[in-house]
Amino acid sequence: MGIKRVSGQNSLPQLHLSHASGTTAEIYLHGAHITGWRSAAGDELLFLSRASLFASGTPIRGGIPVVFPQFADTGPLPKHGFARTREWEWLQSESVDGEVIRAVLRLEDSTATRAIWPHAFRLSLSVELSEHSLAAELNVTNPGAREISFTAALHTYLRVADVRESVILGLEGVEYRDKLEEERRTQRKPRLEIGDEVDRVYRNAPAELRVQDDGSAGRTIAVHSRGFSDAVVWNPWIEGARSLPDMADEEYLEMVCVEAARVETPVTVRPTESWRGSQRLELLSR
Ligand code: TA6
Repeated sequence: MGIKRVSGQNSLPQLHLSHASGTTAEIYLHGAHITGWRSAAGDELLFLSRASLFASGTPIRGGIPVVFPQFADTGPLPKHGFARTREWEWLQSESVDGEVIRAVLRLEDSTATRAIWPHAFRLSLSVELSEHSLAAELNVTNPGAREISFTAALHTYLRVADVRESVILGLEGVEYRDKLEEERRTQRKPRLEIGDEVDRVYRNAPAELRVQDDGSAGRTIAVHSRGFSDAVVWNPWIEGARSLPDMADEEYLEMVCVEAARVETPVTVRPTESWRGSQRLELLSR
């Protein structure tokens, strides 16, 4: 039980969290990227592509990428910003008690970040592993003298046995922007089934969604979010997966992204102030 710093793929530094109940989690300092979350029964609950590159300067495909300070390609920065491709620092201040194992990682502005985003910032990602859940909280502090404005997300890839047998619950009545058709619509059906490419930003989504994976004997994961007002649902489907060099062609069947996001209205943080957003994944059954 505790946290160990180990050497991960391509020798990138990784934190290995283990809880007394038998659950584990893995976090790369590269991107503060959570790449694994295993239940006490030994089931991996996050998707991680076997084609992922694990190379400096390149995002990892799967797990929970931290998107900051720009979601997708909505601005001039690299897609999904730079937090996911930078090396974070592990603060040794994690507290370990009987209930929760916590690791805190930090990223601050540097010459390299200021060259593309001319702002001071301090990010921390606090990751908490407990018996039935994995939580990540992103905290953004503005230590500078000018206001900062950004979009952000925890771009969570959940592992499913077969996405065609999975449903997302909780989005009925929520308005979304369909990024494939560039149209605004409202989710009518209570059950969002995925049988094709999907890329949607649900605005002002409920604080709890559920992903029911009927293909794996009824596993259900609740996705609780705070501070992140939106929820993004993404699956590239076969053509999309083929176009991604770091994802195997058939892997789209094994994943669905349900992301706690702040996309539609950017966050503004005044000097010396902070913003935080969190997502807690809770294993409800199996
Ligand atoms: O969050 C959904 C999305 O913005 C999709 O449009 C898709 O491009 C995905 O993120 C993955 O982006 P990436 O840069 O990691 O390939």
